[in-house]
Amino acid sequence: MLRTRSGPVNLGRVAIVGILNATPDSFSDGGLHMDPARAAAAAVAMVGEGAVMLDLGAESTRPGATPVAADEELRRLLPVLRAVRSAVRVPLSVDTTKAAVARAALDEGADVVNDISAGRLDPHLLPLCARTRTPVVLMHMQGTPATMQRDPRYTDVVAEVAKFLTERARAALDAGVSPDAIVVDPGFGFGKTVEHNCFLLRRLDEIVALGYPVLVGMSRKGFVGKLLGDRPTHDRVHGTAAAVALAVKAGTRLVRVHDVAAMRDVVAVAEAVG
Ligand code: HH2
Repeated sequence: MLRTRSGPVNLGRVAIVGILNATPDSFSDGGLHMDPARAAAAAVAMVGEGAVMLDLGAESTRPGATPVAADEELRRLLPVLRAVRSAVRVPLSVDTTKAAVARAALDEGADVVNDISAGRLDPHLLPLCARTRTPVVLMHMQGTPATMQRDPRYTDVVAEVAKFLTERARAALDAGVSPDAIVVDPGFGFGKTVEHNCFLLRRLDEIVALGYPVLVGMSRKGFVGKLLGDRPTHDRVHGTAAAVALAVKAGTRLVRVHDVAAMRDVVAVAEAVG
């Protein structure tokens, strides 16, 4: 169970987390949800399709993306967050690396912080989560979005990601975050080749064995497209489905996805069989 201000997320079942990006440049839904009314409508639709949490981001982290300043991130995020908050009751996570953005989002009704830097980019972020009893997603990334896909290298990607997540969970605990408010994420596509992503998915049980609920974000990502012979973003749904089914089999507790209705069915079947 992940306790949030908007109610618990039951992790006894695999939780579907719908993606809503208030960005002009996200790799898959860029530009679609910057308008608050459209974002709210998309949020209502995703909840109707089975999302039990929504993840709102206002800074693209696709490979090569340029970082945005906190005031620009807030300018994009807050109107969308307010509209979504008044449209749906499910917990909302905010996808940010900045404590100032997280703080403003929490004030406007966000419930969870999703930090792709796992608290490394802003030293105030984990203490903020601790102080406000906010659950936090800690994600692995090698490098930064601007540079991460240039030449990612590991000796043993799974062991290195596991070690990193253990260290960042320790940093969160040291900052005062409660152990049951920590979620870990191996960071598919963040400083990883296709092969690295495949190793991580094949041995995801080793990340699950760390003892924290695992969230995976593989939806329509580049490695899925490459495995399908350079398929464009909108045509990666079935490839994503295969990856999600394997992640569910390995024991992942949350899946962050664009195609909520399709992945709800994939999760239902994978869970029932598993
Ligand atoms: N992936 C993206 C963004 N945030 N957060 C977590 N915890 N895990 C992920 O795998 C993850 C994430 C990238 O995907 P998306 O939001 O669809 O695109 P963009 O970064 O271009 O906005």
